[in-house]
Amino acid sequence: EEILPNFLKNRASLTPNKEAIVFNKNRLTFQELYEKAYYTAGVLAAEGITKGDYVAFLVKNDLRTVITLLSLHLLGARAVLLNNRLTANELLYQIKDSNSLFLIADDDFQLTAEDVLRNSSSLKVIFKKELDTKPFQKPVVQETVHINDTCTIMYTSGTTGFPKGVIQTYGNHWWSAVGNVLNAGLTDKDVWLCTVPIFHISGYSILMRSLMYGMKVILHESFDEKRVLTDLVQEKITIMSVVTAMLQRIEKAAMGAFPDYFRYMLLGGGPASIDLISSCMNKGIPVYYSYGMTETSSQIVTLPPEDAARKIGSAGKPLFPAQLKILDEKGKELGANEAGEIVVFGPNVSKGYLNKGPHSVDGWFHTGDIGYKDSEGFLYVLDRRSDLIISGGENIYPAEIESVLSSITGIKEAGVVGMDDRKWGQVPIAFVVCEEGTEIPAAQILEVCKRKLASYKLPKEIRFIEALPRNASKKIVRRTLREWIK
Ligand code: S0N
Ligand code: AMP
Ligand code: MG
Ligand code: MG
Ligand code: MG
Repeated sequence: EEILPNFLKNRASLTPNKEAIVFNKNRLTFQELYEKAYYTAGVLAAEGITKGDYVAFLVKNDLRTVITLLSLHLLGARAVLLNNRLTANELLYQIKDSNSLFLIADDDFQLTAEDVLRNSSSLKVIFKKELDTKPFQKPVVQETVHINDTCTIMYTSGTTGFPKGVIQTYGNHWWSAVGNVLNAGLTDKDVWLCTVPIFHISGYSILMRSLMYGMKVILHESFDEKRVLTDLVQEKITIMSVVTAMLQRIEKAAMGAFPDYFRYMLLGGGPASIDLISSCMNKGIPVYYSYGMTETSSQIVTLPPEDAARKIGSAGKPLFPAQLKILDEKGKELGANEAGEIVVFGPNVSKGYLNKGPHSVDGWFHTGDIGYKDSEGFLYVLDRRSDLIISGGENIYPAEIESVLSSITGIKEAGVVGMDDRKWGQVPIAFVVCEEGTEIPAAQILEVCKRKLASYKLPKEIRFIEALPRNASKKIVRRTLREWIK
């Protein structure tokens, strides 16, 4: 009753000859995908990976990555998906926190991987390209999975600046895919374009939907709006997942109307402006605007195009399997049009973070985001969880940058806030207070940041001030900092 068949193996037995995935010139059917994943499972088994192991991935989007991730389903091992934009020191934290014994890495990240390895003696690194030539041993295939088995771990930062590993189970992925299809439907012609990173749930969830729906995925190594428009026609794409920064670039590049067969853009990962959604509507680009997060294993609230004009700005209603409520500070449920914390529930919602126990006693997840429901139950998201800055769909927590800044000799304290940016949505700006009588050039500060932080987290500007604005309990008043940059 709580057992599901192995997603890939089951799909390969249901529709073996259907095309599963296309990457550059390579096309694989579900049967071929299964066979390759089976082979890779055997290679990884020979390397010593067994059921329950945590295996970290530092990879880009390609066929090998998909095959290797799915081989872990066959072995019952868990993938720890690392953001490949992070620095060695950020990656090391997540590798250690998850107790990953293996790191599967792309050649592109060889230097970073070697850097990680130098500081982690028990870690075994396997470069992806070696997977074809290493020895094979018959793997023990997990024919079934329990819905509560951990499938993937994805890290998300917190207010403390220390990332937490979100546990996503097979059941979470299953129900997330079911929720999507009950909302948006499915046709036998559906083809989903994946240009979002597979290490984010925006990308990984496309792979899960493909297995469950028997649907073809067109995979791109990275986002390029010209290639998107070419493949839209050449591969008859019907659905695509985008963040705001991508949709802006597509909207700008799109000449005529989109082809009739194109069903929708699944827009998520952060706020989108009403302007963008209406220009898409005018250009005949249908958009499903959504609200979701790593902890909900992708979208949990979605606004379909039929309501888009009438409810513009709203993220929509919860998907069928999910529920949503708005709570005040004391935990009392609020009524229509009253703003409070967005709290969600459902079988797609992660039960907790790695090594941290459940996030709540009753399973309701407190997102930290602020919003309200209108009288018809449509959600409007007003403000993001505590101080979170979202730049081009990547999350930046001020605390992470602040702790790097204040670790620099000569810097007394630092405060970071997001500034509106046309390209990225928001970018981080740093306010720095130096020790009495000390002056540090901004370039020197940035050098330190570059060594420790992913490039999208680097402050776009450093402003030197006398003291940080603090309230009575000595907390930084970020509101004041935000006012200073206006
Ligand atoms: C926006 C993207 C595509 C930009 O990347 P691009 O253009 O390929 O840049 P690069 O060539 O890699 O780098 C060039 C320079 O730009 C800097 N840079 C890159 N990205 C960013 C950024 N985000 N912010 C700031 N700067 C950036 C590089 O550093 C480089 O600069 P220099 O040369 O100085 O080093 C890319 O960022 C991207 O892919 N973003 C999307 C990430 C994403 O998918 N986020 C979503 C995460 N959330 C979730 O998964 C949960 C919600 C969800 O599930 C969902 C979300 C979206 C859609 C659907 C769903 C769903 O529900 O299924
Ligand atoms: P992540 O798990 O990295 O995708 O981050 C999820 C966070 O992105 C949420 O907690 C929100 O703060 C923000 N977010 C997602 N969707 C929306 C939306 N439609 N409007 C505003 N913020 C959003
Ligand atoms: Mg690029
Ligand atoms: Mg995000
Ligand atoms: Mg210091």
